[in-house]
Amino acid sequence: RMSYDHRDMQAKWSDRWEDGGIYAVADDDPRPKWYELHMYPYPSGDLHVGHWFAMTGADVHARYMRMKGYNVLHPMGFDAFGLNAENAAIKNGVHPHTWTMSNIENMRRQLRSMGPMYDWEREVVTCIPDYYKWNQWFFLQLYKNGLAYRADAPVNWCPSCQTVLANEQVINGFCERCDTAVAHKDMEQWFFKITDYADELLDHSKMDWPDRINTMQTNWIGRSKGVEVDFDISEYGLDEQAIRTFTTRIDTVFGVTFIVLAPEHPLVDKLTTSEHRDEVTAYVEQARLQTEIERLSTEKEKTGVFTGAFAVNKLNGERVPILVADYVLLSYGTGMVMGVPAHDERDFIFATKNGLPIRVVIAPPAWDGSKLDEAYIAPGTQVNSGQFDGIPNSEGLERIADFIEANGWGERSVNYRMRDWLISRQRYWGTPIPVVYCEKCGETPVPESDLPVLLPEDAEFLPTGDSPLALHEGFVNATCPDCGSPAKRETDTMDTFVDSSWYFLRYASPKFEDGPFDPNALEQWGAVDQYTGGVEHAVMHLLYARFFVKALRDLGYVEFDEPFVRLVNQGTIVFNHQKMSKSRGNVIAPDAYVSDVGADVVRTYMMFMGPWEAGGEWNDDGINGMARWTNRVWDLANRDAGVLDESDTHPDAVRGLRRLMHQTIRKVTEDVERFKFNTGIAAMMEFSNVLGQAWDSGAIDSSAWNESIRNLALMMSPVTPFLAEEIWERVGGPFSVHQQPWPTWDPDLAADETITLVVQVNGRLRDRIEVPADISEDDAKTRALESDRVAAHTEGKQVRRVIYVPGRLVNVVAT
Ligand code: ANZ
Ligand code: ZN
Repeated sequence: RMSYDHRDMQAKWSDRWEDGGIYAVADDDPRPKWYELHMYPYPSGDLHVGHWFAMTGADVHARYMRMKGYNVLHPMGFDAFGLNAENAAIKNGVHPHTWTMSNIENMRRQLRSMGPMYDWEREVVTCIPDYYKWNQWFFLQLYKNGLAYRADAPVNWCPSCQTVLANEQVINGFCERCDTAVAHKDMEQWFFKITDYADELLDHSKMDWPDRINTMQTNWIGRSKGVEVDFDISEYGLDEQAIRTFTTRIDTVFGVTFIVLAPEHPLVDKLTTSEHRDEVTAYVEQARLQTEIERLSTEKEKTGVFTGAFAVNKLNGERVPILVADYVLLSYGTGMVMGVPAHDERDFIFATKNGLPIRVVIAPPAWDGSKLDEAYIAPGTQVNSGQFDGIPNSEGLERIADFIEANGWGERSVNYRMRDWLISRQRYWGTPIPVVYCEKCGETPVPESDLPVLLPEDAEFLPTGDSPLALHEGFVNATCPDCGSPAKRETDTMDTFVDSSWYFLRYASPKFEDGPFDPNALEQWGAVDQYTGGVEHAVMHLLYARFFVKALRDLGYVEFDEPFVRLVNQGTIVFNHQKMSKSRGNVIAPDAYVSDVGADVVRTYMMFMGPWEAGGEWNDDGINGMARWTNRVWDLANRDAGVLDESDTHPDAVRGLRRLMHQTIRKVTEDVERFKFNTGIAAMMEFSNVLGQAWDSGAIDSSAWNESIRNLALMMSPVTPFLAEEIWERVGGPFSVHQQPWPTWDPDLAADETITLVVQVNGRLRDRIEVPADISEDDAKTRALESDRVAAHTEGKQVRRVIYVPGRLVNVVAT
């Protein structure tokens, strides 16, 4: 058996591909465009096996699209700003720039060894001024249009990373990066107004995305329709005449037995009576220390305290107590809630614990007036609801809302769970926010002509908690661009998700200097046709990028509505049934395998491991099995077809082989299109086995052999780019296999051969059935018995025997 030397092969073809420029992508290519993108990696230092797995799948699909006749843009770059670089700088004294660039260098080398079709001329690295200048430019465009603003805001603060975190970066109350408990703090922060696009972001109809991602985004945006309704507090003589609550269940308004304010609500202080002040103050203090997630947790005990004040329900004139409880959040709705314990689970627990009355206003079917054991949240009939008694609560929802609006006691409203995007980070290694604070003019944007605001290189990285920028005199002190007075520069940098919100637009013209992208190039490439990446980006990157594109569209810079037309998420690779992680010490470094068995085998192995969207489990036996297969193919491809018989000597055998070849092409095509690489590879394996058997039995002619080998090389080329190229060269194909059209199949030739079986009942012809030519005896009998006409003649009888005459007939004996 022949085996090949993958090192020679890889070296040879890497050079020839580069010399031949086969992966260079031209904007003005006449073929239709296809933009295939995989999420760019963070340059942490090493590509781990998850990267290899994900990027290989994207590369296979991109290569396939190219063979299908598209001008394919499949670029790669690096998401190069971020905290890790800075933490490494504090720890090891290496400048973040040095750390990042040397990591990129290593990862670029790893990526190249994998054999992907990236056009490196289009690489994007976000930490270079040529890139981040445009982050600043976008900031200014958003600012000018009211989509970027500064506000004092309670923020999630990680005491260990010493920075603000977006809500999305807080996982169950802990910092996503370092697992430290997140605290709360009020600070002046910059925001992007993503909430302006909340409704449009709910619309996923223009894209082909996995349902679960759409659902995650929908839940994250959290649109709720309800009513804001007032409860009267005029008896206290405050400026505020009413407490305004937001409810999605206005049908339950007659069941309100208390009102709850968020602990931070300004009215708490005004309403609390002196008798209750100490208790309320202590309660508010402890609530401030908790995170939103803790406060909303369903497991958490429902605590709260009475303020001593009351509010009047305008619908029934009842006076109900006003409490403070931490399960009500200041930032949602109006920060005040009407408590309806009979019909809300949280309120039920809260009322039971605090001895507050529970009044049923939506009667369950056949309710006998008895007490509830738990909140009743299903539909029912309005009771104890004055003039609305007796109607279904679905109708109550509308009629009570109408009544409230007619009386001027409130109005219908829509609430969103999503907040504006907080982009300020108190860190060095990011894009400086282009604003100065002038002694005279206040907040002043840096003019476009002064961009970029460069990150100073000579920063000091001390674990003080202050950003190195805030400590850098030369950076901080500026002059006002409007009036020339002394000014202080903004020292916050942008969230790195700003970089990734438009990087896909930069690949169209990565070296363009007069704007973030060349409008002509962008017109050619447009939106990403196929995007791939991890599901963990569902509510951050994928939502932010959509917002960016919509905002840019409205500002006249792009012409499409959505950045990513089709999205597929890869699965994860596990090792010994566990997710790989450095702390478990079970991280697979693919480099060693690439040097051992070659990139082709590693690629094939990963793509064969399981459905790409599900992932799989890494094991060494599997990889060796894959090496045996590629070597077997190599062995087949090296046989001298000249020793085989000439054409038309084995028509039946060749017809069968050709059928399998067309079926294999069909299967591989369909599977690659759906990212089901594993079953496509299995089909190629089977085809190569049958080909080997045909050789052994001598039942094949030379032209069928050559045709089979050529098609196998073409089909394998997206997965095994090096081996396929070498085989293609050996069989006399023109350079390069990667520039050949994808093989096509003929539906007639791919169709299973069928025969017609005659079906008899007790010797009389009753039916004819079409079955595969190679049907087994059992299957033939089963198919015959399934026939309706046979059933009609055996009804009421018992089938005694079924006789099969191969290829001819089935006789059913029934008495
Ligand atoms: C009375 C009521 C009765 C409610 C009932 C529900 C059931 P979604 O669907 O998430 O929008 N709520 C309103 N503002 C709140 C806040 N700031 N913090 C905590 N909870 C708040 O939830 C809306 C419901 O959540 C509102 O409807 C309100 O409780 C509560 F049988 O009002 B409901
Ligand atoms: Zn000024």
